[in-house]
Amino acid sequence: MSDAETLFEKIIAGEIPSEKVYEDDTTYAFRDIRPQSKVHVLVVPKTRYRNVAELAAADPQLLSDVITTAHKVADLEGIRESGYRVVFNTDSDAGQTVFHVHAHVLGGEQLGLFGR
Ligand code: DGP
Repeated sequence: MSDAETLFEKIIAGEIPSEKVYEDDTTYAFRDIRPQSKVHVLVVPKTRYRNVAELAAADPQLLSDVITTAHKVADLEGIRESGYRVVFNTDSDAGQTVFHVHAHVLGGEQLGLFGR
């Protein structure tokens, strides 16, 4: 992992504004600036890991916190019953652009089978 701060550290610190959906001691959830569905929220751990594989290896409890927050977001957004998708883009072929692991929570409408 490079030491360079990513955009998401600045968002967590409040140095870049974001539309917060949920926050607790270990995770932060906010609306994606380029929504790909009616509901599109990003969930990040407050501690930075490059991607979900690094997070899973280093801190499984924190990965569990991220997933739990993703499902809380679904409740808060009223999409728990209708269904939603949780996606971790991982490195370049998946189109990961911010190298601070984040779960995309997508829903609020019928989603295509794959893609964003
Ligand atoms: P990924 O491609 O999986 O690395 O997703 C990064 C997401 O981050 C992408 O869907 C757009 C979103 N994003 C990029 N810059 C900002 C920003 O400044 N604010 C917010 N809220 N989202 C951002």
